[in-house]
Amino acid sequence: MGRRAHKHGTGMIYPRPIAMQDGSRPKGAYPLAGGRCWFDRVDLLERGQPSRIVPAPDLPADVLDRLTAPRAPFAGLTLDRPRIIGILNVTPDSFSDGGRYLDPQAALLRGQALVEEGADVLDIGGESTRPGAAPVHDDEEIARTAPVIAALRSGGMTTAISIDTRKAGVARAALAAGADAVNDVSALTFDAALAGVVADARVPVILMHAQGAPATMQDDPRYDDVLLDVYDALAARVAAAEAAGIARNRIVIDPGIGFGKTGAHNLALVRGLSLFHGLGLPVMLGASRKRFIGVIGGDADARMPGSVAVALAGVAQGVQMLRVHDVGATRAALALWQAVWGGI
Ligand code: HH2
Repeated sequence: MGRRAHKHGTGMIYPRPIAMQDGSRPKGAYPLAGGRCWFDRVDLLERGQPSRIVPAPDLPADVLDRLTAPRAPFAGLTLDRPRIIGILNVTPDSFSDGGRYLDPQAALLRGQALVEEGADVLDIGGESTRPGAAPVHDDEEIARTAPVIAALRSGGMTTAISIDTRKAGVARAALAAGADAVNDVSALTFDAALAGVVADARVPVILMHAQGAPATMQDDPRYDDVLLDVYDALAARVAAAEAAGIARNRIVIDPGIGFGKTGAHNLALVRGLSLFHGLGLPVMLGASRKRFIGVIGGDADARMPGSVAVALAGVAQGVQMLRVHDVGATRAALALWQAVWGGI
């Protein structure tokens, strides 16, 4: 029995739990990742084959264990309900908020505002990874992020902070300034030293899937089967992180919406998100204000409502972490979701 899925016939089978939140829950239904969603059926996916739905109890015990077990807390936060990760880009060129918080004082105020709006975690970044963004030297990235983290901490903020970086030096400086976790869009492939920094500091790490380097990743990205390819790639990065000494219970996975993906790829990943629970780890979704939301939503400039809709599609599939720009709107949407469905 593989860790990633299980075998059936000739091909690898990938079990995707069909996530439900309906109040009428059959006896014997399983909790999804220890959260409020449940499942009693599973869609078995196989490359090149039609999928087939089977009752959940048909799955091997180890597969069921990974799908149902509660996830380890993230920087002290329980993950039995969706958590909001507020984005703070201290950059001149991020695709959505670039230039607005480059000034340290503006960044500090924005960080405090995001927490007041209900962010459970602040994700602070000093390098844009949008297609075509200019590379940033380590010293510059540190100068943008570490002082803001230090200022938030000296102002008394206790909210968890992740540093959004691909670089060991930037992560080290951020952790020294008071950050609690590392968020790497390259899943520890960009800087060979970053895994060691994370392992030594014993902090959580978010491993995000990307295909290709930021500069060229949107030039005709292709997959055999985007959902299964991203799943396999994340499984491999999780194994590499463990081999580098990072404890499995400190790893979060993220399919990397928009990173080497077309709009159709993004939709396939959002639609199939619950598959990723099969790795037995918390799942982060970062779709906020990304291009496909403007395209499908019909207004390239007003992407908040569409972002909230996609965040809720993630919540409906048991995603534990939502990386968003619009914290207040997402918080309000979650409150309504909870009022309707209860518990979540
Ligand atoms: N998306 C962006 C940056 N970091 N990290 C994770 N884990 N998941 C994501 O989806 C993700 C991420 C891109 O968004 P943003 O930070 O708004 O833009 P930019 O890279 O231009 O700063």
